Amino acid sequence: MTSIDRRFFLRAGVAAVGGAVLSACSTSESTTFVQPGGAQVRAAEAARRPGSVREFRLLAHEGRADLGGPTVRTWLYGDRLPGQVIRVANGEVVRARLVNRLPKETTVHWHGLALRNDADGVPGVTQQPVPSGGEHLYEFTAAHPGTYWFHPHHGTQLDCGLYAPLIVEDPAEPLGYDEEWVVVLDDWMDGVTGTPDDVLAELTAMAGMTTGGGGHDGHGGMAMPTPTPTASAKWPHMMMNAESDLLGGDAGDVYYPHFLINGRVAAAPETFTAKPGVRVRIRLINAGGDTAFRVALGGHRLTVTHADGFPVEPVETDALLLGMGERYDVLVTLKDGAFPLVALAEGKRGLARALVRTAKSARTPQADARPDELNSRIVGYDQLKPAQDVRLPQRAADRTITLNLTGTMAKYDWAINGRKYDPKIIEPIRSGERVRLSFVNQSLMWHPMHLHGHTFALARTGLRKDTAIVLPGATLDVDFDADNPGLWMIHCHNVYHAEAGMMSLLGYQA
Ligand SMILES: [Cu+2]
Repeated sequence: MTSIDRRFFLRAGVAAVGGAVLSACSTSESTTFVQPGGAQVRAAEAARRPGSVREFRLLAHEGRADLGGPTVRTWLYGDRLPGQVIRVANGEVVRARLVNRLPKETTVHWHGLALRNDADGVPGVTQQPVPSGGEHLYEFTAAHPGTYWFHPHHGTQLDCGLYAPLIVEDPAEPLGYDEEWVVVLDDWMDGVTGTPDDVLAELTAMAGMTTGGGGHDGHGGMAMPTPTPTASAKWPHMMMNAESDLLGGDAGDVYYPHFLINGRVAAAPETFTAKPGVRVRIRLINAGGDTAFRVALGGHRLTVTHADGFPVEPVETDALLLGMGERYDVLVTLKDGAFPLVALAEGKRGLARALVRTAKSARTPQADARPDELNSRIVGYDQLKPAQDVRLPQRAADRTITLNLTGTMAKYDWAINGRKYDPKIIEPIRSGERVRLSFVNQSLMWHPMHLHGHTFALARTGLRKDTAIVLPGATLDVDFDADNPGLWMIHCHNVYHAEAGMMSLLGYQA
């Protein structure tokens, strides 16, 4: 079933665009890579000591979703938005049968998990895409407890309603809490202003009409029609003037008419009810396509306990910033009243919200209420330290791979090392190595960079993550131990940047 049952040949520096330093693929010898379904992958899976098997059925289909007022035609997992959470215990085996009733082929990617390579869901690399009307069985051991999620890894499908949480519970959970809520953030346009493919087509077409290498704002020669973030009649999907200090400038490319928490618009929010004094664990997931969210709970401070599923030394904050694909777990002890849980679309106009109610009689907060906490302390990567038991041991890198993040909004030529994604080009690593990835952002936009199959450590603090924001002009070094053989993607989790070409592959040498 795999197309990788053959030798891959590295191509030497094929392209260097705009003076970008090409350093990733500097060898030209031929290399043989571990196959996604090969013996080494099976051995790595056996070493996870697979526990009992849990069966799930995942029906991907076209359906209607009620966003709490607007009702849209979209693509969904099952009959709800987000899709039904998959919840297993650490060490259990997820056996999920994808039934594809979409009009197009698809795959499922299990975001953040160190899973067996052939279950990773990358079309043309770890599996063939599942055709319309087809089925595919994903089976993998959930090796680390934490907050994860799943979505298609095919075209722009992630920006429809195809996403759901995957929670891996720790049977020896060290945290004490009374309740647990999963809060999924999303930016929404599908079935309202167009489809994700319309958006990509517009961004690409617009690039064809502009010249030059991108202006200071990253929007190249485009006129700026208004000072507030908005779209225009001519380019209904393109976001103009989305600016954020936290994101180092340009906040996003895409205009969304709605922002959602758990599938609901702000005017019709989900309400979480509990008693005052109750301690809640909130699992935050950003499932957006092109929007970072700044999250706060009015009247409360949050204690951050996990980043991307992995524990941190607990630290208090008023708000958190989540790029696409990022997750945080927080603990909060609820006060008496009714409080807005707000996710501000960072740098864009609009917000998503839920309500937290511990008193029946308390007045409901205004729909557009923006709690002060949003503009107070916002803990970032530098204030987060990994819990002692998940800190990577000190070790020098055996190999450093430089990934220049390149491209401009004007040309919409997002790429890595100036080269558009090519599944035949694979950067070799070896089992057992400590690998450093050096993300050098040469562009004028931020990029949430995601590595499949591993949880890296930020070089500066050791914070364990699988998706990390790289600000414009900045370099972010991350380290990981090559302990999960296979072919793995590194890509920007902005779905439009990824589709434009900001993706590449790492491969374990056979
Ligand atoms: Cu990007």
